[in-house]
Amino acid sequence: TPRVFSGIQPSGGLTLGNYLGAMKRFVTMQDAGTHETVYCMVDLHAITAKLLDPAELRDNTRELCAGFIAAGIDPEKSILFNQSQVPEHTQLAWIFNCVARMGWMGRMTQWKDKAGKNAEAASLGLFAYPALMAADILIYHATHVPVGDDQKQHLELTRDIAAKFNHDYGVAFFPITEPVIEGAATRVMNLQDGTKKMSKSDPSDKTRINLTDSADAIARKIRKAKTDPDPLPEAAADLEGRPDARNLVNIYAALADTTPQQVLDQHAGALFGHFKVALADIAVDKLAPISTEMARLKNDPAEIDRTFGSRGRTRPRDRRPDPEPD
Ligand code: AQP
Repeated sequence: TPRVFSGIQPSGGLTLGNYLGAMKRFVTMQDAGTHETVYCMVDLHAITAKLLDPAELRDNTRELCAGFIAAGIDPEKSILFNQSQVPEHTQLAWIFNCVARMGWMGRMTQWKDKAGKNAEAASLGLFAYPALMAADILIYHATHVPVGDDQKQHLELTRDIAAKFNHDYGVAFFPITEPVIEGAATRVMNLQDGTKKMSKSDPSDKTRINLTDSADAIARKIRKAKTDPDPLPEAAADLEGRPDARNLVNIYAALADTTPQQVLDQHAGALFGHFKVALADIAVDKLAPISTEMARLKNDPAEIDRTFGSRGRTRPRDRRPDPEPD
């Protein structure tokens, strides 16, 4: 069976970008039943930028777990677990540290963005992050990895690592994994600047919708989102050069499970003042059940622990997928 693997960091908070670019698509792949689906809370990745207090990391992991459950990940259909619970991830990552080349890692745009000008002070873990990510995926011989567009380069590196390992050892051991980057919202943009990615670490809360936002907050952020004065065009191609406008249309399309063109077929000619009301309606409609369920689980962390094991450990080791090759 083809096997899907993907992960999300418990770095605190989940955005509409994480939901549309990742979680919602994880649920679709789970429910399609065509793949084995393995999803991971990658806690070891969450300490690469800054070491988190263990209690904070545990809380973040519970919150992320609640997000997965609220979004529709079903522990009967998918495997959901904590990365640090399965030591083989870091064991294989070490081998991949020896396979990957410094030059490959240094070209990663996420490394350049996150380390910034002060690479000397960044952690070695931040630099090696993509090799651990490759290990997360390849330890399960995953064939497909649904991710947002920002992870495309890391997936290419995963393929390069698998290919070099296979070549150097003369065996077709690891699969050459396919990234699955599709749909209208593979890159949800910042609500105040449509040229930047919506991100949980942006200092301004107005730039993103959090999965825990109230209906009022969602509506307000959409109302205040940056747009331009022109009406919605007839053709999706005419959104080119209008990043803020395009972002809102893409978000609508992803929430409504349709295409940007179909959204425009309905709303061409409308001014953004009107379109934002419709967008807020659908956003609240789709996100309210998720935030309600997350809030309920937050008040009952014991339920998360009962479902997925204790201390934010979410899957007993005996139920993890077999990391041995088929
Ligand atoms: N804006 C986005 N649009 C579409 N997909 C997105 N993803 C993240 N942001 C967007 C996808 O969510 C998955 C998990 O991401 P992550 O938790 O590993 O962290 P990230 O990509 O670093 O997310 P953030 O919000 O941008 O965190 P910070 O601010 O810490 O950098 C991935 O599949 C990702 O593509």
